[in-house]
Amino acid sequence: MPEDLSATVSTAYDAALQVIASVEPRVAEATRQELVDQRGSLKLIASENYASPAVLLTMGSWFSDKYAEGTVGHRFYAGCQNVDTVEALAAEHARELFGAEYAYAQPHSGIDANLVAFWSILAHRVESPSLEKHAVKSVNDLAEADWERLRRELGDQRMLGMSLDAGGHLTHGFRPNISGKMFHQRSYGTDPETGLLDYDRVREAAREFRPLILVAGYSAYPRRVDFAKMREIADEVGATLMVDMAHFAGLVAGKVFTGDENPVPHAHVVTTTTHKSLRGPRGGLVLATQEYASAVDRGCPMVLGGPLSHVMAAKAVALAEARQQGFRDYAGQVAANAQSLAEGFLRRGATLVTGGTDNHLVLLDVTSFGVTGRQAETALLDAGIVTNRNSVPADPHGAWYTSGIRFGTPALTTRGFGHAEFDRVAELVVDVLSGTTPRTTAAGVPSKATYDLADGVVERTRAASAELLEKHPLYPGLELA
Ligand code: DSN
Repeated sequence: MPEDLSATVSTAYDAALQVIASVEPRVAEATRQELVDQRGSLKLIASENYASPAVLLTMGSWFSDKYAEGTVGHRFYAGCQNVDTVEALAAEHARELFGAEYAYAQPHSGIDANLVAFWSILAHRVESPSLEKHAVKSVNDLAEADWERLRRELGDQRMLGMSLDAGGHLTHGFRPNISGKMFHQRSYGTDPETGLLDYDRVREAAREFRPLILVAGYSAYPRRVDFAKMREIADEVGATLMVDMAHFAGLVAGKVFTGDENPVPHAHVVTTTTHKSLRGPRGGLVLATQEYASAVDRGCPMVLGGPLSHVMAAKAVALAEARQQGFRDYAGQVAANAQSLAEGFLRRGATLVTGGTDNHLVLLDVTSFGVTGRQAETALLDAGIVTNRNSVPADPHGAWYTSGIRFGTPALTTRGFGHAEFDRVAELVVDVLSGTTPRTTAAGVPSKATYDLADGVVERTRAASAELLEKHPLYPGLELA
C-alpha cells in the first residue's frame, strides 16, 4: 500500500466497520478479528495471498447490486454501461498482461472458469462439425432429433488430466467432481522414482486414450511444466490443450515462467483463479485463442449466471497492478523464496516430493516424522503455522489423512519475507513436527488424527513467528480504531 494512502485506508475501514456494526456487530467483530488473526499467523497455504487494499476496497461497492448477464455491449439487462467499462478493462488488462488473444473475466471461481472452458471446448469441437453437417449456424437452430444426437456425442467425450495424488486438481476429471462425470476420464501421474512429470508416459496415455481435452496444470506439483511438449502431445492426438494455471498465474504474469513454461502461447484455452499467486480478488478468468473466443464468450448463460460486477472491477484493478514492475519483482521473489524454503527443509533432513521446487510451492512428505498429514497440519496450526495437508503420489494414507503438507510462498512474500525468513520458517516447521507424536488408539495402533506435542514447542514457535511477523506487518499503516 502506498504510504501516503495508509491513513486514508484506515479511515475507510474504520468507517466501513462502524456502518456494518450498526446492523450486525458480530459481523463487524469477525471482520476485525480476521485481520488480527491473519496478521498474527504464518500463512503458508499455497493458494492464498493478501490482495491490496485497492483490490479489497473495489469489491465493497454498489456494483454488487447490478445484474449484467450477457457480454460487454450485449446484456440482457438495461443500465450496464458501467459494468461494461469494468469488464472490458479487466479483459483488456488480462490480454495485455498475458499476451492472450482473448480474455473472459466473468467466472466466479476457478471451478466456474474450468466449467466454462470444458463447455466451450465441447461446443467448439462437437458442435462445429455437427452444425456443418446439419447446415445450421447455431445450436438454437438444431432440430430436436439432432439435439439428441449431439447429446450422445457429448456423452462420449474424453478428458486426460493429471491425477489428484500426483498434484492435479479435482476439476481435472476427479470422479466425485462434475468433470469426472461429464467426461470419460483418465489421468496421468508422475514418475514413481522422481515424482516428476514423465512426458513420454503422458504421450503414451494420450495415444491410447485419444482425449478430446488434454488438461495440464496442477495445484500441488512443485515443478514447472513444459507446455510446448504438452501441446505437441495434444496436437498428435487431435486434442485441445487446456491449461489450468490457477496456482502459478502470478509467476506467468510476473514473467518468471517464460518460453515453454508459459502456457498462454501453447494452450488453446487457459483458465485461472485471480486470488492465488496473482494476488487479486477471489474469482476466475479464462484466456483463449481467437478460435475458441466465441464459444468461451457464451460462458453466460451456458454455465454462469449474473457476473459479479464488483469482483470484475477488482480483477481490473489487480490485473493493472500485476502489469507493474513491482509485481514482476514480487513474482521473482515468490519463486526464490520457495527455493529457500525447500533448501531449509532439505538441510534439516526433511523429505520433499520431487526433491525440491522450482515454482511457488513445496510438498513436504511428513512420513519421516512418523505422523500423517492431518496430524502435521493440526500440530502446525496449534503453533500458529497455517498450512494444508495434501496427498503425496500413491499416498498410503489416502486423501483424508494424507502423508504430505503443502507450503506456498505467495502470501508471506507479499508481507516482505525473504531468504532468511523462509529458512527460519523451515526451522520452525521441522521443530514442531519433530515434537509431534501420534497417540496410540484403544486398539493399540498409532492414531492417524490425534497426537501429543512436546513441552514448550508451541510457545517457542509462536514467539519466533511473532518476531518474524512483527518485522513484516500485514497492511502496514492500516490501523483500526
Ligand atoms: N483450493 C485450491 C487449492 O488450495 O489449491 C484449489 O481449488
